Amino acid sequence: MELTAIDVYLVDLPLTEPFVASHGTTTSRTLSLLRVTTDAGIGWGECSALPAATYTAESAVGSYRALADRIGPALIGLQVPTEDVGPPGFDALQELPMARSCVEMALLDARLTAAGTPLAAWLSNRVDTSRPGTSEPPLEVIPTTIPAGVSVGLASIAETVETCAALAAEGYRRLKVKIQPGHDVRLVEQLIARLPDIELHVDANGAYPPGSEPLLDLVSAGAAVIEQPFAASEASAAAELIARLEAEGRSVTVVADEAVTRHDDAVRLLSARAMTGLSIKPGRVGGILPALALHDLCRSAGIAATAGGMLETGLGRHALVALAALPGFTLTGDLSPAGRWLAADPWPDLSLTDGHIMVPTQPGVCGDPDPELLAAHTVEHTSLGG
Ligand code: OSB
Ligand code: MG
Repeated sequence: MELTAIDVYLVDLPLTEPFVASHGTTTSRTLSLLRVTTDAGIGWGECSALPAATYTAESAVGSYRALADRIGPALIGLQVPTEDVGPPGFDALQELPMARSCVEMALLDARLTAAGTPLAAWLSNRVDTSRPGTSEPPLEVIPTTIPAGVSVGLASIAETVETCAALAAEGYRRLKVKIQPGHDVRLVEQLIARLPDIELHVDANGAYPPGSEPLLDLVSAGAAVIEQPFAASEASAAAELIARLEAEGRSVTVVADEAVTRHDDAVRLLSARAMTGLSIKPGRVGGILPALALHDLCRSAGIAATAGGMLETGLGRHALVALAALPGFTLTGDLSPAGRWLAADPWPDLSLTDGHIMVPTQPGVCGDPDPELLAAHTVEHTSLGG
């Protein structure tokens, strides 16, 4: 497959409401979209870096500049091997995992669209089968829908409880609420009192100092999952929390999110027993193939995996849900339609029925964007080659 032209779009999409987490507030979704033209056809990728470089080291505009000024020009004219998704020299993108994931998604989309293969089917045939006792799932066992989950930003306790009740009424059985010190135990108590049947995850985005006692009270109050309680660098604090929870016989999963941007991070945290679950976000970890490798790692280590969202467009959400259909995703992920966060989106959205989200079946990742909506929300556009 030869890459003949590249278009990079910086888009700005309105949010249905600001997204507030302890790492900052997102008021509109600026992100990059990449269109690759190859001799086999067109492919689209999304770079899910947030507007500010808070949650990860990459930002939306920084990624746009890297894609338009450095990465794009280097890709024109390259031959992409058919087996490996990345073109030669792709490892040069190691330090920009979010930009890398965008290029990888576009190339994969071009290849799978040309072959008529849906992403979920392609992925299910690449799951590591080396684990004794497992076998490749045949295509027909790819689920048509999977349980949906939804994330809820920081707001007052009363507002959060109302938002969660409305989402539970829409069918979501798994809710992930953002917490921070002082906004945690009472929130969980009130949520469980109002919605006793939900599976409640809490996500601190690293806001707690090592050794924080309220984290144990959260478990008593009914949280089933604690995501990234401590800063990414505080692996020993996470290991201590896990050891203490285990000693007390409490059943809760401590999920790493920000702490893993490379495969080696996950290997290190596993050997330090500093996570019992991993939030896998294709954008954060460098793409769909690195995400697949992490899925296989979690599965062979016997720890939980959950598919994490990044306020993506319908394109990124299609890729995320296709990934989340793999068997190692044992904890429900951030699997809501893009419309949960985006008030306008050039991409088709996924549908939610009875608390389940559809697994995409069209060839490639998501199809094509609506050209008028794309044009209406494009802030900057770079065309290369062609
Ligand atoms: O910490 O999981 C996070 C969104 C952007 C950046 C970080 C996080 C999130 C979410 C996911 O919580 C929300 C979603 O996409 O549904
Ligand atoms: Mg998180």
